[in-house]
Amino acid sequence: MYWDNKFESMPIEELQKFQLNKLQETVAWVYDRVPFYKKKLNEMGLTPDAIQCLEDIAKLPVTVKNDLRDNYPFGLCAVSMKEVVRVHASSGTTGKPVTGPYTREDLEQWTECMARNLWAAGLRPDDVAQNAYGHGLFTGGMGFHQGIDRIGCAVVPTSAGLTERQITLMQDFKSNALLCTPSYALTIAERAEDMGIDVKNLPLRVGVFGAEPWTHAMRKEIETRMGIKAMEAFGLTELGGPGVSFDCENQDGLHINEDHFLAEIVDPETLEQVPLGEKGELLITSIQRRAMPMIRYRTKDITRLTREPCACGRTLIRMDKVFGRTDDMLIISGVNVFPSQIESFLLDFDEVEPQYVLVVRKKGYLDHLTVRVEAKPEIYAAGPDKEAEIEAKIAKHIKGMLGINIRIRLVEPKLIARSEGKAKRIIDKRPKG
Ligand code: DLL
Repeated sequence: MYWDNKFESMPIEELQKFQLNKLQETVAWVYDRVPFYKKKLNEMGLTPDAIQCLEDIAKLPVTVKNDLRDNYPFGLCAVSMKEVVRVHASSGTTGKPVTGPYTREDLEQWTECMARNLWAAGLRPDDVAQNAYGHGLFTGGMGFHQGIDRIGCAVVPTSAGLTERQITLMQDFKSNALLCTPSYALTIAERAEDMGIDVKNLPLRVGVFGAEPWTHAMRKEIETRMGIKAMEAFGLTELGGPGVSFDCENQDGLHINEDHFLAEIVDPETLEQVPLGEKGELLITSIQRRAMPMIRYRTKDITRLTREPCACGRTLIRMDKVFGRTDDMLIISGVNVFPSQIESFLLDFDEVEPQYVLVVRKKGYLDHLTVRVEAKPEIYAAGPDKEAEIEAKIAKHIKGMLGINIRIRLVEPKLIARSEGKAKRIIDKRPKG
């Protein structure tokens, strides 16, 4: 029924026993092998036997991206390079990249996590899966490749880019699954329309999208535009890439591969755990990885967890669709605003395309936000008065919903750069430092 019946539907008490065992093993593993962790635990007066139950995880120190940067490239590695068989990395926008080394066993487990993800999305051996995630250092390409291969579908490793060729191959090879970022899926849909091809008439049935925040509204937009089911993948380089969590056919939150990843939600200010069901920052501890396990890694992603039973029958805890990243949060007139909120408001309007960027400036002490969004061709053709009317309409809607004034600027169709990977949604014009 599931890819891995044993772990995906394991009774919770049994799962928690398994988790405790793996957590204890992992803490001992890093304590013995990574000076960084040993020092941190010693400073807090802890040794691995401090972990007697799952709740004891809260005693452990958190790990942040800067810890990885300070120990670049392999200072947090718990094995020798002899045991490392692959290294991925994420470029990030500032500083050194973050590295993700894998042992042979880590790769095997990653493959299994990805197979769970793709199986839950409905991929089966007779499918043709076009993998348009970037191939290379980015974990998306290889991670999905391994999962598709494990299920036994025909994989078409197009990587990202060359959009017209993607569409031609989709037609010629009769691809029925597309794997890429949600923003690239939109780019593909749009280019196909320009080429006079209706994606809805192609064999494409399902997409597995991730690597960037996207709203439910964006999911709907992609589903109707492409005539497919848009499923999801979540993960990060530091935790081995995609395969941390995935949605099932109910599309009602992402099941975390809990036998591999322990999830906590904390208040990003105090780092205290919040009650189950409340929103906060996601911390993840990888409990089966061996090359570079992460202890209470601060993902900066905002979500919440639920143990409510899922209609699919999986017992794996669910996280909400990621709401945004703590570092993308804007404070406009004292109100916390996430790009995802703006996205879902914009998608309420038929007069604009789902192509937008947020431009943030500083005015005095306050952040000031302008949203540039593409007008639909007929609105743009109707002229400036029509545009001004729509701008005012959207601004009024946002004011009604968030209570803040945001400047909306309709721009010419096709003006905003199209994404082939992670879309750049924020242009930050605030002075640095
Ligand atoms: O983006 C891994 C990945 C590849 C996930 C392909 C899914 C599909 P990084 O480049 O290290 O790794 O970026 C990790 O991307 O902390 C989130 O902020 C964001 N992210 C990843 N998946 C999702 C998602 C890959 N489904 C960062 N929804 C994470 C929202 C996501 N944000």
